[in-house]
Amino acid sequence: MTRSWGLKEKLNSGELIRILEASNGLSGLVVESTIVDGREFDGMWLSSFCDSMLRGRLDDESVTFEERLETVKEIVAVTKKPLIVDGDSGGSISQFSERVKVLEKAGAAGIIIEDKTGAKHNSITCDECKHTLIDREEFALKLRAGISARETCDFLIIARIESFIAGSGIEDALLRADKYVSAGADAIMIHSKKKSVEEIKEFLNAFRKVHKDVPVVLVPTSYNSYSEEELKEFGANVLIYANQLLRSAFLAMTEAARSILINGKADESILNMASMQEINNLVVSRESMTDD
Ligand code: SPV
Ligand code: MG
Repeated sequence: MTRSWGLKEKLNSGELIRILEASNGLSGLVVESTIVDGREFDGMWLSSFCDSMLRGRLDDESVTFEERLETVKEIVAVTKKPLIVDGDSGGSISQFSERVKVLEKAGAAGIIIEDKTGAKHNSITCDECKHTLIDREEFALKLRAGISARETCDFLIIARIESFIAGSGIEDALLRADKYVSAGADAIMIHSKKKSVEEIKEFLNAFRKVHKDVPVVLVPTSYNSYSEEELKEFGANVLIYANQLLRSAFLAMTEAARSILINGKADESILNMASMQEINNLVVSRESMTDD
């Protein structure tokens, strides 16, 4: 539970928080050990997309909460940075309360739940899918239930607004934001699958007129050409790089598999792979830190 220590303070300090996907123990170690010119990630995101894809399954909530929890435990066991969990819809109101308790005990730093209902589809990959939004009052009740279930307010409960994904527009997004902030959400996340940041900017402009200090989380997967400075300038407090490690690994894996078949040996693909030693060294360095 001490893992989330500092994240809330940082959220309220105005500093930009940078979170990167970690989908298993090893990618958690990669997130933690990557430091460039003094810059590092503040925490990890366990993505439902990545957690599902890594199991060869769709991101449609068919990966159960119990399975998600296994991944949480796997990551928490070998890392120290705060882990924010993708809670999908959060389940029913009573399920959400229970999930908050279980995740907090398991050492997660927080959860993001999204205001969708019915058959779940990933927000970005399925253009033709119909995304149905849950009634905002009902979602606010779910948030309230989770908030009262947590043991400490260090465990972050973040409300994700899917109005743009569902095609419901900015008025709906702003009404939802107000409701979720009043329900006590620690932050809101506004999602968009547009290449341009315009709808996010428009939302942030309007939201900031009313809620100057409520932290806002963005996931710049589609609008990935905007710099962290620009997104901060628009009003973002937290950026989640939600899936870039898995997507990079997938491309490298596919290319290595093809190269082995094409060449009848693995030598040609060696330049694009880490050695076994490099991977082992990362795990050894983690283990030696634990021994200290
Ligand atoms: C995830 O990473 O699973 C998310 C973000 O929920 S998105 O894939 O963009 O819906
Ligand atoms: Mg997800």
